[in-house]
Amino acid sequence: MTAVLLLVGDRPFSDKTLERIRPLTEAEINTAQSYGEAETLIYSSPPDVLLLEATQPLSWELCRQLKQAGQLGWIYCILLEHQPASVPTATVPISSTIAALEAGANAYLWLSAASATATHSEGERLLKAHIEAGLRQSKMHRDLSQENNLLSAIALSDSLTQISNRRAFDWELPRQIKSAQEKAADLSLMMIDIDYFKVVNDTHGHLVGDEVLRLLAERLKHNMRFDDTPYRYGGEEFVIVLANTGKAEATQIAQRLCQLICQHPFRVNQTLALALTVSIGVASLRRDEAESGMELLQRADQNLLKAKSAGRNQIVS
Ligand code: GH3
Ligand code: MG
Ligand code: MG
Ligand code: MG
Repeated sequence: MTAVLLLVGDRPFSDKTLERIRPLTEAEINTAQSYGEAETLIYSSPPDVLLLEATQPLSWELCRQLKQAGQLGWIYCILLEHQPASVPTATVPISSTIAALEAGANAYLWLSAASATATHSEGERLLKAHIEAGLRQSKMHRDLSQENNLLSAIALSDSLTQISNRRAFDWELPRQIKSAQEKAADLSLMMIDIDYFKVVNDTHGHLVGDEVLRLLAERLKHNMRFDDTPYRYGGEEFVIVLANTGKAEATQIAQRLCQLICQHPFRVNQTLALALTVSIGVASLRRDEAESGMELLQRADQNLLKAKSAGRNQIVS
C-alpha cells in the first residue's frame, strides 16, 4: 500500500511545495485546491500526511476539525509556510509552533526559498524528517487497527462453526433492543436446540457431531434474511435476533426453519447423511413493550423447553 501525502493550499503554494517535496519522498502526492475538496478526500481515503498552507486561516480550521473528529487524529498534519529569499535563516517562532500543536497539527515549518546549491537546505531536511515521522506513525496506526480488527473478529466468532459467538450475541442483543425501541419496531428472538444431539455424538463420535454443528450453522446462515445473524449460543444451541419482526412473522420463520431442517438430512460425508430435528423457542417484544435482553432470552428459553417436552421437532412462540 503506497503512502499518500495530501497537499492543501492555493495554486502557487501547491506548485512551489510540490517542486520542493518531490525529491524528498516516495509517497504519492495528491493536491486539493479547495478545503471542500480536501475534506472529501480526507474522509473518503485518509492520507498519511497532510501538508497545509499555514497562511490560510482555513488550514487551521481544518486542523481543529480533524482534531475534534478523534478518529482522524492520527493523520500527521504539517502547517507549512514558504519564506521569501530575503529571510534565509528564519526559524519558526515558538509561539507559532505552540499554536500549531494546540490546533492539532504535528508541526509548523518554514521553508526558505530554494538555494542555488544542489544539497537540501536544513528546512527541507526538517520537512523530510517530519514526513518520514508521519509515515511511520501512520503505518503503525494501520498495523494496529488491522491487528485490532483481526482480534475482534477472533473474539466474536465461534471457532468451530465460524459464525458469531455468545460474546457477540451478549454485546448485540441489548443494542438491538435499544434500536427497536428507538424506532418503535417489533423484535423477536429465536432459540434453536438440536434434538437428541447427544445420540449423534454417542453413535458417530464427536467429530461427526462437530461437522453437524458446522453444517447446521451454515444452513442457518444461508436460509435467514440478510440481517438475521445466527449466533452459536452454546453447545448445540443457536440464537437468532429478528429485527422488525413481530410474533406472527417470527412464528412463520421459525416453522419454516424447523421444516427446512427436518426435511433435508445433513450430509456429513460421502457415506453418512443424518436426519435431524430441532426445537425452537420464540419470544417477541412488541414495539410498546419494554423488556431486558435477559428477560426476552428467558422467555425464548422457556418456550424452547415447552417445545422439547411437547415432543421436539416443533416450535413454541
Ligand atoms: P435434547 O433433545 O433434550 O436437546 O437432547 P440433547 O441430546 O440434544 O441434549 P443434551 O443437552 O443432553 O446434549 C447436548 C450435547 O451436545 C452434549 C454435548 O456433548 C454436545 N455438544 C456440545 N457442544 C458440542 C461440540 O462442540 N461438539 C460436539 N460434537 N458435541 C457438542
Ligand atoms: Mg441443549
Ligand atoms: Mg439438544
Ligand atoms: Mg438437553
